[in-house]
Amino acid sequence: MKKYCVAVVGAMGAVGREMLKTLEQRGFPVSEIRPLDIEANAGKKVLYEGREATVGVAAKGAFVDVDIALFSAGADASLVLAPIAAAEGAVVVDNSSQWRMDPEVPLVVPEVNPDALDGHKGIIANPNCSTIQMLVALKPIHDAYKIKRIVVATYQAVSGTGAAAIAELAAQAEQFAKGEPMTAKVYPRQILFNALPHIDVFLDNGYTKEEMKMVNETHKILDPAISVSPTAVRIPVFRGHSEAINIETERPMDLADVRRLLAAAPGVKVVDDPAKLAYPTALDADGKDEVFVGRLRLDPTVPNGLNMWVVGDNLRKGAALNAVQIAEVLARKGLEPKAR
Ligand code: 12T
Repeated sequence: MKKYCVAVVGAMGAVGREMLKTLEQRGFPVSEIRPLDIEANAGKKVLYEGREATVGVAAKGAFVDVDIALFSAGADASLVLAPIAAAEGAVVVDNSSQWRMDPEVPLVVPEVNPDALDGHKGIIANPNCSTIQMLVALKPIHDAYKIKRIVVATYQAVSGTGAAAIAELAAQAEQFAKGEPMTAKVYPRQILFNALPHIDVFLDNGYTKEEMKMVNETHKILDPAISVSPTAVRIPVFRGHSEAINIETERPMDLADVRRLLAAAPGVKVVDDPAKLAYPTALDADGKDEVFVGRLRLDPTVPNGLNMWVVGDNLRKGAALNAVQIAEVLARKGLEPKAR
């Protein structure tokens, strides 16, 4: 089997670490692993397949001989470094928001639109965490019943922001336990015991950038004809995004059929037995690969409506796993590095 030289950019971050773990757990055929990060983290060690790998600096020259570069270093770093990596011959799978809406860049969820990878030009974008789990759950319903409108509220974990936000929630919990005043730096308000209707920055239209990612990315990945009405909320959970989703479809839905479609869909697990208190929660999804769906019920207040609750591990399917699955599809299709 062909093996690949794989770089992980942002290797010391919350998603970068999960990328290394996911590559290893899934047995991706790696000949050389190249953890890269900012200068301040250079020389640190990460463990990969039982061996220490030294963190290098993500910069010009670092991508020579790299086949696949998994990026999770933020939009600013990606703007500069992804074209450099592609020019040096790597195929970039970028987890930031930087390239997602570029018409030249495929935006891919392997269960939803794998063929969008064909003809890529060296940079491929990994969608937003909230969009990925929503579309994995909605794709089988859209195929059968044609979704016209989505109203979604998210309940998002702090790990989406990164390692500093995880530390901030933990610190506030300790400060509470000790009766000390709480400090907030990463978020504009206390996140412990709170819910903030604010993820990423506010835009001129009154929506946040996170909300507009769900609109625009759904159009690019699934169908531009679907109306998407989002509210994105941060809650004091470490890991796992939850979503309350209401959809309206063209054709009338049969609830038993919807359950069958979801049960058969790749990457989906239905957990929905209210009599046994069976419904998915963020803690259940922690560390899991599947997107979990529960609380399925028809919405009688509109002609063809359905309500559902969708939970996924934002660091896993929402980020690292989706990126590694894209690399797996590329490897299956026969990876074509462009610039060599
Ligand atoms: N600011 O992938 O803070 O564009 O949770 C994902 C998550 C951006 C993204 C977050 C963010 C993204 C967050």
